[in-house]
Amino acid sequence: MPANLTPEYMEAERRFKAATTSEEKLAALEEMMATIPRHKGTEKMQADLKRRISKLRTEQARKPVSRAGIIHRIDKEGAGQVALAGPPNGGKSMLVRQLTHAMPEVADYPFTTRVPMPGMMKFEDIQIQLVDLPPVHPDFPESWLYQIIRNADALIQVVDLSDPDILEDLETTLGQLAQAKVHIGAGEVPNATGWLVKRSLLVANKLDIDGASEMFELLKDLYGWRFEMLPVSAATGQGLDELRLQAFDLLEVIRVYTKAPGKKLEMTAPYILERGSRLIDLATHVHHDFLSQLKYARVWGHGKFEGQMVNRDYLLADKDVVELHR
Ligand SMILES: Nc1nc2c(ncn2[C@@H]2O[C@H](COP(=O)(O)OP(=O)(O)OP(=O)(O)O)[C@@H](O)[C@H]2O)c(=O)[nH]1
Ligand SMILES: [Mg+2]
Repeated sequence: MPANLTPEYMEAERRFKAATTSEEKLAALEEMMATIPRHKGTEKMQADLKRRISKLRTEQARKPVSRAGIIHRIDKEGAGQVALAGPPNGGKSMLVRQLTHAMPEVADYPFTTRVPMPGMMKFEDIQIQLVDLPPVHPDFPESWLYQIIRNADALIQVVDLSDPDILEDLETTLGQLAQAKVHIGAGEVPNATGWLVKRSLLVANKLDIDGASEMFELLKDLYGWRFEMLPVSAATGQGLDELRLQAFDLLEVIRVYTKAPGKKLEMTAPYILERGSRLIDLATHVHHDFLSQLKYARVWGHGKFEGQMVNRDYLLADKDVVELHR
């Protein structure tokens, strides 16, 4: 019996043949199924279509939760961006909950976090952006995770002091980072193109659990040469003030305040500049006219004469107050 296929069916079949992704294939097959004439002559074709559709649907259901094609990225905000990276269940999300107003899900099973979540952490008079991330583990192979890590200004590597597999987990994290050509801590950086060295801090979490201090000592013996380390407890808050301070230190930035000549200083939001910035860097940041017009500045700050006159090459320090003169 002739199949008497309709133009709609033929069109869908053409799209199926041209399809390159499984989503496109599935959509075309469903269209073919919807437009195929239903009679005895097409029964075998209908059964064949059904089988192919069901096979593709099963394949798609097995894909990771974050569906193919979804890319996450986090725009930087505040004085700098610090990403939290580490094995599953280490307490990254709980740390972000404690240190910021963000509310990522915390649970006692691994792979709770599937998408990145930023939060702003207050440090003295500035805000530092923390980014909670899914675990760095071979079972979470999304490339956007490593893109975020590569793009961050610094990393906090979180490990779990109550985990008997802590050393293995740490090596797994380092292995995954190495695959993404990210090097952290001291030690030799592979001599190949594309490698990035990220400033980092190892935060050893769950200090409140029995045996954690001993585990921290062991960790220090083994990795102290390579990483700056800080023991904390997200649960009790122990060490978290020190964490804020060290996170600021990781960013390698300074805060500089400006005041108008003849006016009283009002401590407003500071300018954030890279460590090593000179007076002229600040001045051009404030207004590009200063590049040609800056004559000198007066500086108030720790270890300086109050109101000391400085020139454009003056090396700025954290918390300097500067009065620019043209
Ligand atoms: N005792 C104790 N438990 C903690 C501490 N920090 C986190 N936890 C617990 O550890 C478990 C995992 O915490 P999460 O914050 O979800 O861990 P995570 O690193 O974000 O895990 P993933 O999202 O799977 O990568 C939860 O049951 C937390 O309550 C801590 O300092 N002390
Ligand atoms: Mg998490």
